[in-house]
Amino acid sequence: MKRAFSGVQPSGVLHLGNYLGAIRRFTDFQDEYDCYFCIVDLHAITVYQDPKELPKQIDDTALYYLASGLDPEKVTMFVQSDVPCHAELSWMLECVSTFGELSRMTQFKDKSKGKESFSSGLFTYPVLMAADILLYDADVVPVGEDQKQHVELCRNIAERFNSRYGETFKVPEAVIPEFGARLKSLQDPLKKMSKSDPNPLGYISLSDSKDEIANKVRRAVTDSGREIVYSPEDKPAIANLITIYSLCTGLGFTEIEQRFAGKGYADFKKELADVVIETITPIQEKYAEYAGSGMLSSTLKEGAERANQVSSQVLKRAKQRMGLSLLADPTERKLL
Ligand code: AQP
Repeated sequence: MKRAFSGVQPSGVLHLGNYLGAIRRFTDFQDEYDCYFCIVDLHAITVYQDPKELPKQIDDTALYYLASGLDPEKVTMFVQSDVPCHAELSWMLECVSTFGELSRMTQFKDKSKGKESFSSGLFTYPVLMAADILLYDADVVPVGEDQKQHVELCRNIAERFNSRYGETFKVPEAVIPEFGARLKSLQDPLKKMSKSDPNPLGYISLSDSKDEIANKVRRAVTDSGREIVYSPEDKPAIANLITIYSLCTGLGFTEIEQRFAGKGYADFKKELADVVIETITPIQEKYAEYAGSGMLSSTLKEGAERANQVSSQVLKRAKQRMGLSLLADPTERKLL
């Protein structure tokens, strides 16, 4: 079986972009791939996280994985900081990546822009992501478009390591959907929908109530004119809303345009709110069931054990190739 790896940061409540652009698609892989889906808490701490809130955010992310249909019998679901190989390989890969290539990462530029100070972890974030992927010999990495550049960097690092030290890592490929790979903010269609957006009107969170969803959709910015047509260049705000409608209903853009021909933005937004609510409500119901079931900690513990077994073999291989000491064999480590 080929392998798939992906991760989500527990940096806040997940939004519709995380779900439609990534997590919902994870379920498409679980029958045909050996899947490793991680909750990347070490990535989340590249910006400050309140230590009292982070454990809840980690559990929440895992519960949304389950509520979205990921089956722990089929996929290995685990928390990154429970598997020490990630941080270790990350350091080794930092030593084969360059300051110049990390400086070119657009996510780093966006997140550090205008800040006087930011963590060095924010800068080396993509190297940790490369370690995450390479530790599982992943063939594919299902992600949204914002992560494409990071997967490209991961491929470059893997190829460089292989040519310098001998064949060690599988070189993975990003799998990015044709539509919905970058849902935009409801308040600024030129910015991506993001959970760290200070304006909550910009994103629909998976925990929003029906009223909150209806309100956010009603207040979403629109473009000039009144036609519901998919034209990302001329009408970026409406194109974003049509994309959301399409992903929630499965209808194509032309069908949506025909459905709303002669109608205005208010009618469209009302129906859009309904279809988003229909998409999110079943996830919220499943979330509540899983939260009450008490199965989360055993799922994450079993996941960490499996992840540890696989990743420690790959870490050992990489340490051998680099000539590092193997007195403390990573494959012999035990979890608490
Ligand atoms: N707006 C988006 N549209 C489609 N996909 C998206 N993803 C993120 N935003 C969108 C995809 O969701 C997965 C998990 O993302 P992440 O948790 O690693 O965080 P991120 O990419 O940095 O995005 P966020 O949610 O905006 O988090 P913050 O604000 O904390 O940075 C990834 O596959 C991502 O592509």
